[in-house]
Amino acid sequence: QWNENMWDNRNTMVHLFEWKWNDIASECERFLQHRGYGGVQVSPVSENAIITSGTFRPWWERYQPVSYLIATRSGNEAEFADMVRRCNNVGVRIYVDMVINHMTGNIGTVYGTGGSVGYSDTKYFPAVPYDASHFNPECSINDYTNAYEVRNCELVSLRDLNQGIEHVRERITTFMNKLISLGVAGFRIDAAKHMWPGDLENIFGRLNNLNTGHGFPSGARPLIFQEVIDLGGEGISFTEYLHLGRITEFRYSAEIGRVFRGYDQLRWLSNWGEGWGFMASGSAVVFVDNHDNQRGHGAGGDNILTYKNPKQYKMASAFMLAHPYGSTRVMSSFAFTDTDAGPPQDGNGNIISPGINADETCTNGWVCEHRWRQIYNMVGFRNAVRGTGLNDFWTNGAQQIAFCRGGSGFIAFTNGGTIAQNMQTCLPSGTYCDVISGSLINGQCTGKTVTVGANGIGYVYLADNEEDGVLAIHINARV
Ligand code: AAO
Repeated sequence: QWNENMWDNRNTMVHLFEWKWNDIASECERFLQHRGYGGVQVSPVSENAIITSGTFRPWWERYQPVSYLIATRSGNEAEFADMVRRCNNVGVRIYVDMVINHMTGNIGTVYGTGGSVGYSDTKYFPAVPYDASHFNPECSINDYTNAYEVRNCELVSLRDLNQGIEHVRERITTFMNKLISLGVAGFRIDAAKHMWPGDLENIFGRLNNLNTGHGFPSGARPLIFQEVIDLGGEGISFTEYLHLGRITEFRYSAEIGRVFRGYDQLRWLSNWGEGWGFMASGSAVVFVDNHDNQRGHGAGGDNILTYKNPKQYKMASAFMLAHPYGSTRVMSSFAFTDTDAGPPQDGNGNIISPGINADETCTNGWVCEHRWRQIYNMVGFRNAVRGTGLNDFWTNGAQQIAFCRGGSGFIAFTNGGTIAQNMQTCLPSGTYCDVISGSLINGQCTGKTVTVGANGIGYVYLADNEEDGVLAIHINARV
């Protein structure tokens, strides 16, 4: 439940937020496999309430299930199954966002994306089926220091399932086992903090091993990563969920934003990880931003970095991907100003596919951070340095740092001032392509190069005003 179940030479997932299954299948084949991505977190697959807010359908309707049919704006069951198979065939794993804490909000009669009807006022969802007896009594969550309230009351009025009831456990595990049989590699557990650890333990214990027909070794357990927001000071601690799987480390997201926005000095990153009070590396799923906190939902506040601050965002992403701590997740967004606005959609609310430009970036309102050169090349860096630790940490004592990953990779950052000096890169002698300012294409580097001598020393130049405040070289990008 801690293993990502990725191919051995890959280790980063990308959240393709609100993408359609057919588009994800194509993306696995045409892009993700070639750039070394190991997996995709997909938006919830279960049928959700169709919600119209003004002129559009918000992204968050996906977090209001009506049934466990695989039928959403992203596609139907056949399309989902086809995506999983095609992605697995090219070594890209699929992780499903599971909304099992609740059904819809208290919004009257609801019509689902798969044609089902639900009656949220009486808590009757015939397509599962659930009736009022399967839910906790009505009360709202106001006090996050009260663990009982957080777990037994309604999160923003969402009808709160009682996972202590056998029928509820059976419905949820049957659905999750169906997804396992279709070849998924694991699950994000939405709102895990709002469920009792003992109930989750029962549910996870009933999950089947992964499907060997999709290339998983026999006995492999699904990756479980639980959305538990714990910035301290509340009634529920992440430690209550450690024995159940990995956990989203929200302090990581909040702190990395604070540092790269310049509110702290890079030199303090020398003991990043557990040294900053984060959970053990093997328990953590880490990210610069997620689909909530990039738009002010969830936790993290104003310090969260997003695609809207591209230079600092790319620096923070490069640091995350270069640093050994945690299991890394890259966010891939659609552009927004209204924080409720859903993905690019036509007048009927159908999602519009991303188009792909000649330079590999996206069109049609999709940001596709995972296709930014600086980010996908750092996914390659992380793959190249796998199995190494962090060594030879250097700092100028302020806003400049550099470090090595064993003898396989070297990276330097400046958040103030120019770096122009010889540095220990720990790499074998040779000329290396800086995978931030360019790429190695057919043996040619399109960006800066660094020449490393026999003693591992290379001259590093990184100007204060460069497009990106990072320089990164690794063993697989030798010119
Ligand atoms: C929508 C409407 C609502 C309506 C509802 C039902 O917006 O007005 O009542 O429908 O009709 C998403 C959207 C919601 C949306 C929902 C359903 O974000 O706006 O509601 O779909 O469509 C809490 C939960 C956490 C949750 C997060 C958003 O603990 O699990 O809120 N995230 C997940 C998903 C998310 C989804 C849901 C859950 C529901 O990722 O997309 O909601 O399926 C504290 C607590 C946190 C808590 C936050 C926010 O955080 O610790 O646990 O997150 O408050 O309430 C500082 C503190 C930090 C604190 C934060 C905010 O940073 O340090 O601890 O401030 O106060």
